[in-house]
Parts: sequence; C-alpha cells; structure tokens
Amino acid sequence: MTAPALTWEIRDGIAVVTLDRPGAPVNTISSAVKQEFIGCFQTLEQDARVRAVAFFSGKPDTFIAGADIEEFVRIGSTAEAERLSAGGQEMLDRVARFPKPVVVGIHGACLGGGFEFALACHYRVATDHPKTQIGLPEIQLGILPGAGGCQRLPRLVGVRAALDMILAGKTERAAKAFRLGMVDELVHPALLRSVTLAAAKRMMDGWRPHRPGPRGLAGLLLDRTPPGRALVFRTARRQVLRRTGGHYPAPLLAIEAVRHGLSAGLSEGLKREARLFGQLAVTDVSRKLVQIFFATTALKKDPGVAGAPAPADVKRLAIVGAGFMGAGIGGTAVAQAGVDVRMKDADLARVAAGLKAARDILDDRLKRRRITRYEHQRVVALLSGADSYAGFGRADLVIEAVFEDLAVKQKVLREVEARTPAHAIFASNTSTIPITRIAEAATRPDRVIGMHFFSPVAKVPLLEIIPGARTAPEVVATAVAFGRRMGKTVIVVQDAPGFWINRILGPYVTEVGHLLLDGARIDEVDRLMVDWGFPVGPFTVADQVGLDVAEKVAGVLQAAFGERMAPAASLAALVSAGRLGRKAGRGFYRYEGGRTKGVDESVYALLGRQPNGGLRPGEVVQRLVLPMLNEAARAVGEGIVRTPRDGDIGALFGFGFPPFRGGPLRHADDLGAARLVDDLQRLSDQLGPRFAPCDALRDMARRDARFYPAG
Ligand code: 3H9
Repeated sequence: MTAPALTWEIRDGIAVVTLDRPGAPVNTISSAVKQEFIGCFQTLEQDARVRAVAFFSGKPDTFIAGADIEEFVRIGSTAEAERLSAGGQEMLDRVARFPKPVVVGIHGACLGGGFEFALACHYRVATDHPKTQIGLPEIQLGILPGAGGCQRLPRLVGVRAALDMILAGKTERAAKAFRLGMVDELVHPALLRSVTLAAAKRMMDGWRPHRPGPRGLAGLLLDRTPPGRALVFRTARRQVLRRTGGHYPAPLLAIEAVRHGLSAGLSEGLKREARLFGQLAVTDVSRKLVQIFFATTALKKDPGVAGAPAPADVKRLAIVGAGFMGAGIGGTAVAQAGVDVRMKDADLARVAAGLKAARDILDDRLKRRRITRYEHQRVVALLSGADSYAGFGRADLVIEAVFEDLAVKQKVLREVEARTPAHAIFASNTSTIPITRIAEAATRPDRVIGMHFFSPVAKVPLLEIIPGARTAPEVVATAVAFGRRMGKTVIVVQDAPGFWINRILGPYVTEVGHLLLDGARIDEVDRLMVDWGFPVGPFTVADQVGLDVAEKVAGVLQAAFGERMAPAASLAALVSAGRLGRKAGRGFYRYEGGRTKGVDESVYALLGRQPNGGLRPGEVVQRLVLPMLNEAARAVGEGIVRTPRDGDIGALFGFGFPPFRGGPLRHADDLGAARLVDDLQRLSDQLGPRFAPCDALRDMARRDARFYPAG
C-alpha cells in the first residue's frame, strides 16, 4: 500500500484537505489520485460534521501541475483518451455540484487539470507570489483542456479572455489571473491558509461571491450575445490559422469545444470536449510536443558534464564589449539572474549606449508587466559600466562580446586575467572561433569556456556552452547553471567550427544563394519555408543575422568543411554592395523605420538573375531541409552534441525548427535514413556533391537505425 496523496482533518465544520503526492516532485492528477479524489469527496459529503471544504497543496512550490502527462502519453487509442477526459470531467463535476462549499487556496503552479479542478471549486484564493502561475498550457502539448476547462473558464471570465488563455496555452501570474477574474482573492503567502479558511467559513454561513463577469459595452456585445461570440470565434480561428499555418490541430478544436459548449450547454460541451481531447491525444503532433516537454524538463536538470562538481555561485558578472550582444547579455542577466553586472567598452559613449540598451530590456519587461516598478528599480541599479576594467576585481564570471577576431579576443582575455581573481571564469561569446584557440593565450586555460548567445539575447531562448580542450568540469557546470539562471535552455556542444547551431544552419543558408542563382523568388522561398513550419524564411533570417555576419560564418564553415558549405557568389555580391541586411536598411528586403518594405527587387539585377518560376515548391523545400538534416546527422556522428535530444532542442529553441516536427533528428527519423539517403543522392546527382549523403546517414540506412528508439 502506498501512502495516500489526499489527507484531511475536520476543524470547526471545515474539512481541510491537503494534496501531497508522496515522493513526487510536483502534484499531478493520475488515475490513482483521481480515485482518491472521488473517495475523499464521497466521504466528506456523507460526513455530517463537514459543512465546507478548504483545499490546499502540501508541496512547497506547486499547487497542481495538471493531469499526469506520463499517463496520457501511454494512451493508444482515441476512445481510451476520450474516456480519460470524460473520467476527469466526471470527477470535477462532482466537485462543482458538491452540496457544501469547496474553497481552494492556491500557491505555486496551478496548471492544466490543476486549474480545471480549481475552476470546479466554488471559491479561489491565490497567493501573489511569483511562483503562483495559473493557466491552461494544454495547447502546448498538442491537446486541449479536457477536464471541463473549455467550458468553465469562458463561463467565468468571458469568451474572449478564455480563448486568449486557452489558445496560446498561456500561464499568468496570480495578479493578472485576479484581474481577469480567474481567482477571487489575492493574498500574501503567509495569509493563504487563514484567508481561505475564512472564505470557507463565510460560505458555510451562507455567503456567496458575486462575480459580475466581463464589463463594458465590448464585454456585453462580444462575450454575451450570440452574434458577438460568433464574431469572436471567427476572428480567433483566423488568427490561429495565421499563427500556426494549420500545422497544429489543437487550437482549432479547442475553439470548437468552447463554441459548442456555449451554444449547446455545459453537458453537451463537456461531451464534445472529451471527444476532441480523444482525437488530439493520439496525434503525432501531440506526441512530438510531449516529447519536447520531457526533453526540456530533463535538460533543465542536466549539469552539462558527467560527474560534475556543484556549480559555483556567480554573484557578479562582468562584460567586455557593450555592443548589441554585450548589452543583451547584461540586460538579460540582471533581469533574470539578478546579478550585479559591470560592462566595459573602449569609451564612455559606447558604455552609455550599452547601458541604455540593457536598460531597454528592463523597461520592456516593466511595460509588459512582467516585473513590478519596485523590481524594475532594483534591477536597474544592478547595472553599471566604465571604460576601464574597474570593478572586474570582484567578478566571478566575465563574458566577452567584442569584435569577432582571434587576436582581439586573446588580448581581452589577457587583460581580463590580469584584473580578475583566480577563480573567475572567462567566457567568450564567439560564434566562429574555437575556444581552445582563444584559451591558448590564457594563463588559466581551465577557466576559459564558450557561452554562445543568440541575437537578440533577450528573446532567443537558447545558449550553447562550449568547453575548450582544457576547461575544468566545474567551469562547465557553473556556466551551464548560470545560463539557466539567465532563463536559457542550455546545451553543451563540442568545440568545433560552427558548434551545433551555425553548423547545421550552414548548408541551409548556403543553399539560399544557390536557389537565387537558379531563379527562385526571395519572398516565394520565404513563404514556402514558413508554410513548412519555420517562424520566418531563410532570406529573412539572413537579413536579421546580417549578410556580413552570415558571410563570415560561411567562410569559417567553408574553411573547415570545404565545398558543401561554400557560400554562393550571391552573398558576397550583396555584401560588397553594402546590403548588410536589416541593420543597414537593405538586404534581400528593404527596411524603413524597422519595418519590412517588401523584397528589394534590385537584388535580382545585382545578381544578374531574374526569377524564372522554374523551381517547383517541393524541390525548394527539399533543397533547403535535406542538407540541414544531412549536416545534423554528420555532426551527431562526430559527437558535436551529446545526445540527439540536445540537438533537437537546440534547433527548436535556437532558430525555431518547427516544433510539430520534433526537431531535425526526429524529423530525419520520421523520414527514415534510407529515404533520406536516396533523396540526397538524387539531389547530389542533379545539382552537385554538396548534397551527397554523409557516411553517418548511409551507415544508419544500412543498419535501418534511428536517432531515437522507435515507438
Ligand atoms: C492536462 O492537465 C490535461 C487536462 O486538461 C485534461 C486531462 C483529462 N505530468 O519542470 P520541472 C514532472 S495536461 C507529469 O523540472 P519546475 C517533470 O517531468 C498537463 N509529470 O519543475 C519533472 O519530473 P522529473 C498540463 C510532470 O519547478 C518534475 O515534475 N500541465 C508534470 O521547473 C519537476 O518538473 C502542464 O503542461 C505533469 N503534468 O516546473 C504543466 N508536470 O523530476 C507541465 C511536471 O522526474 N509542468 N512534471 O524529471 C510544468 O510546466 C512544470 O513542470 C512546472 C514545474 C511549472 C509545474
């Protein structure tokens, strides 16, 4: 017999119930827990001493993280998934119809099925602690809220606010949840228990909350009238299709579940919700998104190096180079990790510009209400700068983000070593130079490492950590842990040209130039890749990165890997004509005031090739995607990433590889090594050896092998 998850005691007519799954890191609702819920509420219903129920979590930082995802990934059929959803609904229906008031005190993550439970309760009190996050993230797992969430949330907060939450799979801090009406009271954590018990007592004595619902004319027209709602649903469907390109079925079916429930009534709505949940839970898209959830969760705990010692605490960060990257790193570090940041550049004007750019990140968070005015003031005060190394004497970690040149970086390294304590780590934000080469100038090479951030730092969630040949394991663990404190998803990669991300992007970007020379249209190629699932197309990416930067990276990759990475002549022609991309106002596209103004048609004349409409869409997609998969297979074979998991998560978080495809390596598995080899060979025969399938793939095809175990 395992210990029960639910326990209760009765005090002054109130049953105080605590959920604490023994041995589990967070509370989740599994079938066993569901049975306990049913038993518990049955007992409390029959117990005449109980006149109200107050419900809490026994976990310090989570309320309930939702249904047990491990359990529903094992589901094999639509019918089984539908039953699971209907079972959850039935349990929560009992809570909703419980004849005595049920009041819930929420502290920590209250997500998915956990929030659906709270919605079924009669009164919700939440703490105003940052750990209290409330929402319905199911869409991010490719499913929909299937325990009544699609029915109860719109009835509580109105259809617009509910769709906004459900369709984005959003979680909100408690303060916003309170503003929206998702919770009834907001309290300091120290008061949660007493305020919840007081609410239970009031309700026991007959008091009932009054919830006015959405206010104002828009609320009245759009949330309450059938024509208004019809408009809301039409708009939502259009927005979803625009955002997802139709690749993700869950949001569209969630709209249908909400719509049907509001027009046909709660019980019909629940039935439709369960049926649609059943359909979604067994889709390939959902499987892929759940795999990503587990992969990122596992990565969060990975110290980055086998048998790593505990990471050292980084209290003070120093940054050399206050340009776009340095400022991005500084701003993100103070905002996320709350460390002291000291920035240095050659002159005070640059330092001031860097501090301003770092501060912009904090201002943006304040504007979006991600931090309070008080937190904003506190973190702004953590930023400082100078045109000298003053203040570096107390740094635990120094990140350099200076000009991409070996001699410059080595000079900075020597200067930093002379001014920092022996324990300080020197991290280079290089994207092309081997860390081991930079460390050749070091007196403490064991404390030199690569931390490759992506631009813009505040937005791109990935960080590559690159140990050099002599980097100490403790330094790796510290860089990984600090990267995570900065809110990054961290992968540890080998010190080889292009590391992982630029390496697999290399052939993709290279092929763009060849496509142009073969008569492709810039916007057409971008549209095709967006349709395939990328957030933006390759020409837009190149413009964002900067054509000069892309050319430099391509040069490094070509030097290392030869012709398959040789940039097509087109890139050089554009760079020498001053078309450096977005930052210069012109690249493949034209830009004005930061906005895209369409393709710069004169690019075609500059290259001497006009679009000829001769390329088939399927061919364009294959020419861009297959070499990326080929390069990924080759790099995995060389051990550039430690596991296929790291490789896929890197591509998803680094440049937006379509999540519903799971990542380049999962996608390669889906296509199968044999088919990939055949397709690459055909392209190689037609267009040249840059497409030749790599040995690693050929070998996999021969052995019928995969990157991930089947099933
Ligand atoms: C749902 O509710 C469907 C319903 O609508 C309808 C059903 C009929 N299940 O992330 P952490 C594990 S779908 C199973 O490192 P943190 C996690 O794998 C669900 N396991 O902690 C890890 O395990 P391990 C909707 C779960 O503090 C451990 O807990 N809910 C679940 O950084 C610690 O996790 C979600 O999508 C789960 N639901 O973050 C929420 N949740 O230690 C998913 C966590 O063995 N969860 N685990 O590796 C989260 O977002 C974060 O885990 C949370 C905590 C914010 C809760």
